[in-house]
Amino acid sequence: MLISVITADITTLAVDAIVNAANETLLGGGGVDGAIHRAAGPALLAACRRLPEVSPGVRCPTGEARITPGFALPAARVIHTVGPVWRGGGHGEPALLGNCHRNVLLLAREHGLRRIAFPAISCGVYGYPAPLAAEVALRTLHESLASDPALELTLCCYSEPMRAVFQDALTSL
Ligand code: AR6
Repeated sequence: MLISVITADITTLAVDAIVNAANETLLGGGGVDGAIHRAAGPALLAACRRLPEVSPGVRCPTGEARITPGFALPAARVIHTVGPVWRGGGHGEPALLGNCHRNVLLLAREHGLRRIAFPAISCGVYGYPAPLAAEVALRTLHESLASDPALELTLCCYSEPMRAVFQDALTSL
C-alpha cells in the first residue's frame, strides 16, 4: 500500500507537495503552518496574499484547498488546507476533515503531483482527537488511492506517539 506513516519535520521532505494545516486567512499561524512559512521564506506569505478572498478575510474555507509554490522548501509545492476546529464531533467535523484530504488530492491530480506528504491536520490547536482524526484521514486517503494508484502518500507526524496513533489507524483499514 502506498501510504506510509513517519515521524519527521514536514518542512524537510523533498516531495512534490507538502500539505499545510492552515487557517482560513492563509496568512500564517503557529504549529505546522508557522514552520512551513519560516522554512519557505517570505515569498510564501506574499503568494498566499495574492490568492483571492472568497469572503472578507477568507482565502480558503474549512475543508477546501489552495496551492502555491514551495519557494525555499525542498518540496516543490505547498497545498494549503483548513481542517475543522473540534467542537465535540457533532458539527460536521469528520466530513470536513475528509473534504480536506480529498480536495488536497484533487488539486494534486490537477497539477500532476504524485508524492504528497500530509501533517496530522486539526490534531494540534484545532483539538481534533488524534485517533478519530487518524481514522478519517487514512480512510479518505485509502479511498483516493483506489482511483489514483500512482499516488505516493506520506502521513508525516511530529512525534512518536502521534505516529503510533496514525500507524494503528493504517493497520486497521
Ligand atoms: N512537521 C510536521 N508536523 C508538525 C510540525 C512540523 N514541522 N509542526 C507541528 N506539527 P497544528 P491544526 C504537527 O496546530 O490543529 C495554526 O496556527 C503538530 O504536532 O499545526 O490543524 C494554523 O494557522 C500536530 O500534530 O494544526 C491554524 O490556525 C499537527 O502538526 C491552526 O494552527 C497539526 O497541528 C490549525 O490547527
